[in-house]
Amino acid sequence: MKKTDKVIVADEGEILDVEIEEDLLAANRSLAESNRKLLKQHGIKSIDIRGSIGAGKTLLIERLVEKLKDKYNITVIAGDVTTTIDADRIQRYGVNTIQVNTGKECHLDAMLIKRALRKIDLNKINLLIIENVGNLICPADFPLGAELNVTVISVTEGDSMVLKHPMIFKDAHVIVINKIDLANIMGINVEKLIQDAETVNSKAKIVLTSAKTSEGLNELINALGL
Ligand SMILES: Nc1nc2c(ncn2[C@@H]2O[C@H](COP(=O)(O)OP(=O)(O)OP(=O)(O)O)[C@@H](O)[C@H]2O)c(=O)[nH]1
Ligand SMILES: [Mg+2]
Repeated sequence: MKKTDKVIVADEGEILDVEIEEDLLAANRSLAESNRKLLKQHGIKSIDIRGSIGAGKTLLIERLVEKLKDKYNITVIAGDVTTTIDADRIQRYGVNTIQVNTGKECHLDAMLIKRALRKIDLNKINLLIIENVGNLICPADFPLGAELNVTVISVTEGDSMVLKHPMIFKDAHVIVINKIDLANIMGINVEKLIQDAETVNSKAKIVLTSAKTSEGLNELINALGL
């Protein structure tokens, strides 16, 4: 295929004031570090689940808590721009949930997690699952202090998702390709998605799942060390 030769690349500072942005990111990193220490001190395993809108983050969390709620004392922090829809869905399984609404921001940040952690009795839980706001761009810049980063995409988003959004895959410990039950219907080359994920991040564990049928759920639990 002939490649497009007219490409405009935004210069740094053209979109945002660089100094302000760097201060903000540095402040977030420092808060994330203190969240990380706090969670570690309390022996709490923590997972930040990032991924595209509608990729199946909440349904995967529902499946995980259903399976793990007798083994772990779980709290789920659900991040969204508005509404408590995701927290309400997860709460039905009898686990403690906290909804964090970002207003208009496209990601959670370490300060919001710090505030949420104040609402949790950290001596009573041993697993914290965070669902980040659905998108593959903003959360990459804002670590929250979780022990494991998970990035979820689904086959319904097409087979270029990894290459188009490499940053959110680079720091992932586990990459989930979800809605595998729809791969044939969508005509998606799952092998290509796997190869792209391996190219962008050779260290991450890659798991294929269907949150709908629970296929791959045990593999995901293993990959997360749970
Ligand atoms: N067929 C199929 N549908 C799925 C699967 N996982 C999720 N879905 C459906 O996809 C839709 C979106 O799933 P959610 O779990 O809400 O996705 P999400 O990533 O949490 O979405 P946001 O929080 O809005 O970003 C729902 O209708 C789910 O039932 C899957 O593995 N297979
Ligand atoms: Mg969700």
